[in-house]
Amino acid sequence: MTVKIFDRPDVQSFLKTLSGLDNSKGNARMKEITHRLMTDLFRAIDDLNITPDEYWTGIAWLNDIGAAGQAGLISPGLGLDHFIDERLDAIDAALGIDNPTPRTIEGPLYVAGAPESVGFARLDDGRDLDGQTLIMHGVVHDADKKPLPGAKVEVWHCDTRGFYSHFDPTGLQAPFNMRRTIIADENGRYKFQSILPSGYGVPPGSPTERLLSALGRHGQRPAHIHFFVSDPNHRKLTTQINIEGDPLINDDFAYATREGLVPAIKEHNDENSIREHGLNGPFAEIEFDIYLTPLLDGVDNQANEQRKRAAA
Ligand code: MBD
Ligand code: FE
Repeated sequence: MTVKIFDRPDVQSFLKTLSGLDNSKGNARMKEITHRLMTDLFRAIDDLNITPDEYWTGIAWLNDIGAAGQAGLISPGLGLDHFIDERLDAIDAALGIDNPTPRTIEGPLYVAGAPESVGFARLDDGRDLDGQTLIMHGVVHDADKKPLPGAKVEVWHCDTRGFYSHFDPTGLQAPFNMRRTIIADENGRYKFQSILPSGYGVPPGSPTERLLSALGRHGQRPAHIHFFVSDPNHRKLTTQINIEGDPLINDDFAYATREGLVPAIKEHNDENSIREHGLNGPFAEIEFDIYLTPLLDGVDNQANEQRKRAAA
């Protein structure tokens, strides 16, 4: 039995009431957004004949997502984080702003407060013995494409099991393992030693994985390294690089891969390079320069206040 009640005047008036549009209290923007989302949801229930069983399955799933703390995980999985990036790109294009270093999504696993150093940091504690040594470095540039001493490079990545410190279900990593803040040196250079991370997979059996499976999708990401790059006179850049050669580079459940964010990896086996970097074995090298963009009328028009509050 199919019925359509969405267009009924009492349903339209009910949508206004439940969104608070017929009262003068509350927050106008919240009302506007709630009214639109509830309108779209009512319409979908009507058009798709969503059954009570399907509806309550969805509600139970939302409770599971919340209880697991995975709203920030299914969000990139459903492409919302990437869609928001595409919108920021389109806004920049309309304003004539070029982003020489593309932005890409933050993901849910940043932790504020990592140890800070100037020029160089070692990110890993040396206990992940499966990891291939990585040396990554580059120059941070200002809006005029000149080196930017003092720029802040926050970097974080997971270990060879795909686990991030602070979110490691095995509890084996110390706080801030593979998380550091590096202040670019007097030549705008940053450099770090770490290990090449593995890809990430959403927790097995989690509500995030259950939805992805129902969509015929997986919850895997290619190996990647996250960055925030900031400076008081520039817009904060949120980005990631992928580890070249990972088979999932174009099959990321979080849709974060972008052209310009897959730098070449150089393998070094020769004694001279090994000694030059103070290492004791072969290592991989990634060189990746970063370009920041100017403030707009003195402000970062993309500042994400909610994520700043959440991290504080
Ligand atoms: C990650 O490590 C990540 O970067 C994203 C976007 C989602 C889940 C895990
Ligand atoms: Fe990640």
